[in-house]
Amino acid sequence: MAFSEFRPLHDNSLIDYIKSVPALSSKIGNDFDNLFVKEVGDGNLNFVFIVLNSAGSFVIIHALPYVRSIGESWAMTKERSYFEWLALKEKGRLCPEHVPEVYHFDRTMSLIGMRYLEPPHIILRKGLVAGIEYPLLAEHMADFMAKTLFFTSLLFRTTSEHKRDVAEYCGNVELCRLTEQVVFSDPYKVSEYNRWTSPYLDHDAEALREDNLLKLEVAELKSKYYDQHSSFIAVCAAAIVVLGFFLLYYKSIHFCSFCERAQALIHGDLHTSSMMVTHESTQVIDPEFAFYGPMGYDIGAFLGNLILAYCSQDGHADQKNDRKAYKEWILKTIEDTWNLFQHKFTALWDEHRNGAGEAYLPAIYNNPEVQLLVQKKYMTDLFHDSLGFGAAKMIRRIVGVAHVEDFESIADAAKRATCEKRALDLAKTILKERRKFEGIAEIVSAIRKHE
Ligand code: ADP
Ligand code: SR1
Ligand code: MG
Ligand code: MG
Repeated sequence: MAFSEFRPLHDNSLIDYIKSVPALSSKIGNDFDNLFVKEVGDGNLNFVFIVLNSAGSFVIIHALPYVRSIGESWAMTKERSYFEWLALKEKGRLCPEHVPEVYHFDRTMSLIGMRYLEPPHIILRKGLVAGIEYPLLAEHMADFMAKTLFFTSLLFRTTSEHKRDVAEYCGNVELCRLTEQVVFSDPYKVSEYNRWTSPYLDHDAEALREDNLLKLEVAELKSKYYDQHSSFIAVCAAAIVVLGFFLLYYKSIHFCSFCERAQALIHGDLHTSSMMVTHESTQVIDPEFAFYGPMGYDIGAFLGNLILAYCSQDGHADQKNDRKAYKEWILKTIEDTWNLFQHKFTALWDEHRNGAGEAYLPAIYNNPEVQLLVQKKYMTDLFHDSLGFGAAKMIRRIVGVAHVEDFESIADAAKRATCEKRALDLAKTILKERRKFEGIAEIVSAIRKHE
């Protein structure tokens, strides 16, 4: 059977498809007699099939031309599959320890075949709801973020390499537009897609739409996010001149420099359902929102979702487990993640300081004093970006279209709303006052104060 044109695959047609692809059929020993095929997709966008028998296994990620969680009324390019594959390959090359191997990609069919992350791997968010500690999580995520962000930035790469890849990922514009809408716009306006725990949070949702200071800060973050993928188009001289003046006269905005704005190849959706974990293993999946954007968007997504997990714990506490110790573990994981990331990222920078990276030329940044100054400013800006993006992503999960299991699984609406309100207030404080925080320990203190 030919698969020369796109069509949605279901269990039976998927088996015919697998038979036609040696890279997949060989993974199950070309044995189709006792094959287990099950659709297990629980995310917002794609259909995911587990395929396994006694000889082996794999997973199929299949993108249909709409947003799965909404339905066909919300069309979405199936080309997202191409960018997910591209990013899985690149991130897998840079950090093979934490990215599952890709076996097959078919652009026509919008389909990726990859390693099945077998049990006991579970989605991290589910582990956080269940109160399970992952002792290596901070170390692994710091490692993943440091490697994938550093090695795709201008700290390591030449301008030519960087621009070439920025151009490639500019094609992922529809997914970027989706993020712009659901993270940076909809929560701050009336939108048919918004929802919240009503009536408890009615006033809070309305307050977001009337908070001028918050809107100002969100606009700045959106600009940082948005301008990354339009920056390629903005390679025209006029934009450089305009931005140059803008930077000169508005120094309080911490853009690093024009070329740094498309800072690195980011995952683009690095929340706690985008990783599968065991006690020993952390595997990052689902990078279909990947593009050259602000590093803080990834770091913030992870930290912000850990803070959401923290805020939801009281809703999961019961007589057997008050979750107090677990909350301490989440706080420690937040603190360790940033500290380890900072350590690993700056170590990579120091190691490659005299390499091909064109951000800070050795001929100019040629003494320890200026190097330290530059690094300190870079990491401070990155920290504040991460806080801002993390907070914005917390807010969208409470009043926007896509909610999180951390809160959704709290059946009692009043209890859920109490947890959500705490998270919302905390996120607003972090977003507005992020530049005042000098280190991650101060964030942990702020989280504790919001109890
Ligand atoms: P979406 O893009 O819709 O969010 P995901 O790529 O996150 O889809 O996958 C949805 C679900 O499929 C995950 O939550 C996970 O349960 C399962 N899944 C995805 N990739 C794998 C994998 N490699 N191994 C095992 N399960 C997977
Ligand atoms: C319709 S919004 C869908 C959301 O799910 C993905 O995981 C992204 O976070 C996106 O914003
Ligand atoms: Mg997902
Ligand atoms: Mg996805």
